Amino acid sequence: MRFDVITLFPNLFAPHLSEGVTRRAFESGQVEVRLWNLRDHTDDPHRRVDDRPYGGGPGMVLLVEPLERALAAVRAARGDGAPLLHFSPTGRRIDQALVQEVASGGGAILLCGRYEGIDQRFLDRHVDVELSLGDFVLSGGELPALALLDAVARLQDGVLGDSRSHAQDSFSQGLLDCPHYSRPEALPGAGDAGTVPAVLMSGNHAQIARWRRERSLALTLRRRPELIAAARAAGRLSPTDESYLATLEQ
Ligand code: 9D3
Repeated sequence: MRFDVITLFPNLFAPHLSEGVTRRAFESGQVEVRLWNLRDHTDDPHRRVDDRPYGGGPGMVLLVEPLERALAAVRAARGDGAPLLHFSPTGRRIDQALVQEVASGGGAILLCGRYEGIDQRFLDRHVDVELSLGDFVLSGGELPALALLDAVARLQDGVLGDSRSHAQDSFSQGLLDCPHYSRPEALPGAGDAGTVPAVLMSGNHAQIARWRRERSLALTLRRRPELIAAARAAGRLSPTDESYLATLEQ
């Protein structure tokens, strides 16, 4: 799978492609990432890639000309019809369903905006999907692009040591994850709040699974009630889940 990233800040990417569990996916080319500096694709003697917006107002707008030259170079190098994804605060929020869709394809061209945005005519002519990381303001699309690349890379075969980790992902199940504990069993002087829940020490796997499911359900209901509604609508809540939720809702 191949991703071509058009950006003014290609140097932001390298450290994220050479560390952590996703490193092997990137270094082996299982997830190939090629970086294209927009500034290398301008005809302008001053290598300008932006200018002031018609109609006035703050900030600068990325120009159609260098964007179209960069995109043509990427398309020629790829030789396929890969979708062009543009990261923008007005895009559709990235979620795990989108990540899975991207991970199951042959890759994409990722366009990272900077400044106030991109000339609308380029977007209208070339962009397939606009994606946002969420409702907060960043200074550009590079971190959202890296977030998508990371989320796609960790879904590749062999990236997570234990293949069960996928199936148990928070969100792949549609619920928030339960709490986790490891050594020591008790934090000195911290009382009950510093002690691992007894059920996890019991060795009773059915009871442990039930406890984890209940913690997920309770946390999701409190923090993300819309995810409970979605899980219910999708038939992902068992009668046992519903009985437990009923004990919380009063
Ligand atoms: C007042 C208008 N601003 C929109 C909130 C203009 C603006 C601010 C910041 C336009 C672009 C940007 C840079 N942000 C991104 O390119 C971006 C982004 C983000 O800021 N938040 C969440 N997801 C994304 S994806 C790309």
